[in-house]
Amino acid sequence: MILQPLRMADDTHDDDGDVGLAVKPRTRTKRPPMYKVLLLNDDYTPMEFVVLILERFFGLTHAQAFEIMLTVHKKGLAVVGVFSHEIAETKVTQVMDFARQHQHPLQCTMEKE
Ligand code: TYC
Repeated sequence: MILQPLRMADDTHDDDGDVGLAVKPRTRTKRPPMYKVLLLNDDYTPMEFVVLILERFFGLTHAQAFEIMLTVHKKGLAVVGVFSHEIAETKVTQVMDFARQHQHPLQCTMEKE
């Protein structure tokens, strides 16, 4: 004969013989990490080519693209946008492939925000 443990009258329990948790564990839902896509300056890539890239692959207006291109030219680099890992990787690949096709040394990288 197996003896069940005696329960206090206020135990929280269902019918499975154990005593349930009285508090709900908190579910931590972390947002996925985001990645900055950076454009780097160099001395050879034409300014208009950089503007074209920013319009084509980042959906910027001509004015926005020109402004970011000038920031890169003056400061050495700029953040072009912040994306999920997969989207950032795609942007970097598109920029690097396009620059290579046109034999420009333009560099584009990504970094965790
Ligand atoms: N510095 C380049 C020039 O004077 C222009 C340039 C801008 C190149 C931005 C790269 O990411 C870049 N032609």
